[in-house]
Amino acid sequence: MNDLSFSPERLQASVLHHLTFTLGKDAPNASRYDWRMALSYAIRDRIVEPWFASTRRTWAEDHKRVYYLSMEYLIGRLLEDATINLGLYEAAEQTMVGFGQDLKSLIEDEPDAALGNGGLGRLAACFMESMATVGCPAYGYGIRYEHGLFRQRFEGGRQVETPEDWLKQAHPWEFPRPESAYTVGFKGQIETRDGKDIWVPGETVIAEAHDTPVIGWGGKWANTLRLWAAKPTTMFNLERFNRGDYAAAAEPETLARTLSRVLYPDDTTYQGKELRLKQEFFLTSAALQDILRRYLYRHSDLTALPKHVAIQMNDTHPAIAGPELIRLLSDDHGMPFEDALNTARACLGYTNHTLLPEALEKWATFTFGTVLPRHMQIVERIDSWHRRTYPSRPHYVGIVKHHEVRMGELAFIMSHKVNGVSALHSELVKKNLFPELDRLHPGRIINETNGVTPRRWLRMSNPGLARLITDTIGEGWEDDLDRLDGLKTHVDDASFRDAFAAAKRANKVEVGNWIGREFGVKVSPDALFDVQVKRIHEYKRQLLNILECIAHWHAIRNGAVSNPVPRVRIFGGKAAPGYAVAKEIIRLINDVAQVVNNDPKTGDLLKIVYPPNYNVSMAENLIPASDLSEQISTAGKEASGTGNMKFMMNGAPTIGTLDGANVEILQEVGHENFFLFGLTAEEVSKRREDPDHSRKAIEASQPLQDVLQMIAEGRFSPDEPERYHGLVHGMWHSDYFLVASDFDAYHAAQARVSAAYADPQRWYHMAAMNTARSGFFSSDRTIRGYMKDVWDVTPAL
Ligand code: 26V
Repeated sequence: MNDLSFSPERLQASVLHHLTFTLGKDAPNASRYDWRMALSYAIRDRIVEPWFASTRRTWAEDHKRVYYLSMEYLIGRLLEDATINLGLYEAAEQTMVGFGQDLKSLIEDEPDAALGNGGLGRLAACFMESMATVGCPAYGYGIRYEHGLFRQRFEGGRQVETPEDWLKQAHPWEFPRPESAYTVGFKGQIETRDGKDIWVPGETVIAEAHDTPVIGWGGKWANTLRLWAAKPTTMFNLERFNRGDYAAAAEPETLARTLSRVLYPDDTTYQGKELRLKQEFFLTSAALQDILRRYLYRHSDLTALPKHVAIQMNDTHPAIAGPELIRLLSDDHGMPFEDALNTARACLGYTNHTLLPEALEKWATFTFGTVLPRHMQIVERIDSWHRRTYPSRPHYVGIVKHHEVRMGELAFIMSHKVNGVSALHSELVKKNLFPELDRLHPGRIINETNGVTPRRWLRMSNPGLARLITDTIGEGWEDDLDRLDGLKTHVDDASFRDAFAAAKRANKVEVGNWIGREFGVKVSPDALFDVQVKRIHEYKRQLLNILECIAHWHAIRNGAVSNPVPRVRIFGGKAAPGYAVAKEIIRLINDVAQVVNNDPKTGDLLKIVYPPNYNVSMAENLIPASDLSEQISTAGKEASGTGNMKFMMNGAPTIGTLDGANVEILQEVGHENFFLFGLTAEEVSKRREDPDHSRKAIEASQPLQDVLQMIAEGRFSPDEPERYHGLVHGMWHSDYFLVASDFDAYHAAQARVSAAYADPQRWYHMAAMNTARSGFFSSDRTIRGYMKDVWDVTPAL
């Protein structure tokens, strides 16, 4: 067990040791980077012990293991997180002061590991931390992308992408495992030997493991995040090199490394790119080979695999796991096809994260069959087995249709459990996405509402509020978040509310100073901080937000708002590089900010800020400083949302629609602590049946008409008045995401927000109630749900 009484003296010695012998620096010449690395190695040393202990215990008990397969892990920084989970924060602070170093600046020196796009990747990171906290023996498998999600800059208000380079400096948290390497094949052909079909790949690469230990709260358990890096199978060609043909000599190397070079940055439109399919198979095949190797080390009966192994597919991206596991079991280990299918299915679970048709993976059979010829055969056998076994299956249902392999259907049929990520979403998965499969397999679709780790998203990112919570309800809430409910009795106490407000204000002062310093916009910490941070997407409706900003601005200017409440409207988020409409919305926000922020008539009453390059670390700063959480997606489109939960925990009431997990947030806090507006998912579907819905909605709303008129006249783009004509035209004539239909309701809800904020007693009552009622949204609760309902595994602690 970990020795949490680890003294500052010992930590000091350890830091100095690493500075000297790992980094080869002496203290007087050490840079901030050197100190950060030395401290990170010293902290990492403390993780290794519980990590070994956890591994030994899992082996000793032959405990069932969970394998989480995900193309994305949006991790962020690790130093502070690990230090806090180990209970070493104060010791680290003292130690570094002794070296003349400020712990906070060292923490901020670490680059974010941004191996993910957004919600799905951040969820995987929260799950890894929660599995370690609840003591669930687990491995996360992913790809060690050399370049994570691109960096975002604004040029003239427009998004410009530059490559991200997190591995430029050494990454202190990982252990390269060159001995854990597997060959992954692509292409080639099928040969028949002794009446058996055998795949002979035409290309191969090596997947090499890099392990990062993930430590849970209290340092009691640690799991492994195993990321695969691609390496060439054939070393570079010496003969060519000697002939002077250097580029050709390095060709095998270049080809292989391309596989783990870069994260696909488009999480909105599926594109059918061969490299993406190869990445998916690369991750999945390496993981499954690793899983089987570990299993066969102890066991020999592969039909008992499901007793010892649970494999979770994070969306369809690793859905090739079904056919690949069948191939490994039958082609390589001689199991009959149907037994292999049933064994695989008993191991596999599939989590769906989106209903958006354009984000559902479908591969052209030509691409699929070229890259994975043997898997194409296996997919067809799975499909015909399913058709035979369920003769009432309608003809239009199936895995292979219209020369495409549908990965959703494949994942569904190859899993024993399929889950959505919020109550509403799971119902829509049944009703709209897989209605026929749900009928054929009743009970297979279940719900596991998302959660977030309160260690990172409350304890670490909001130390002021965390302290107040501990002072109020005592210790132990970090891994037992339902205890926050104990705050409820204090919410009526004015002195508690004052303390709550003071904690919030301190965070706002910090963020306000940062905004002034970095972006030259002066904001008051007493203004209402109204925040929408997430990927930019039409369905998330940042457009609705900025249109309402304009309406609000217009109303203040015209004296139509009595006693306006000063507001800072903060946006953050990246658009997929190829998503033109999302990029236009970014530009509009920046253009509007330019005009509004320089309007002496409105002055401090309204500021619009859009800091570039929103990432996990920025979220950790912004969310604790937020007063209002914007969750305004078109109902039925946001599968869950997880940012919404982080805001709630940090005492920011939601203005939102009945979408995703907002529904459950509302249920927990009650209407009096939530600003609800907008059409329901059902009303949305109905409204769309009227082809004239947008025109009618605009004609019924004078404020919206005024806003669209101002944009069309070039009020926010005086140098190019017609810049947003396309966007305005789209609003009038298509408006698929019903911005116009929800505009008035949103505008009115914002007025209710202002009224509530104008009464601080009332406001902080609401804010504190949000924190008090957020216990349900701990990812520990989510993980326990998966353990019981999907993985059939118990904690090893
Ligand atoms: C799709 C694709 C399409 C192929 C290319 C790359 C790529 C990458 C990601 C995705 C799916 C993104 C789905 C996603 O992130 N869903 C979000 O999942 C969150 C966690 O469950 C949830 O809170 C959000 O509501 C949901 O949008």
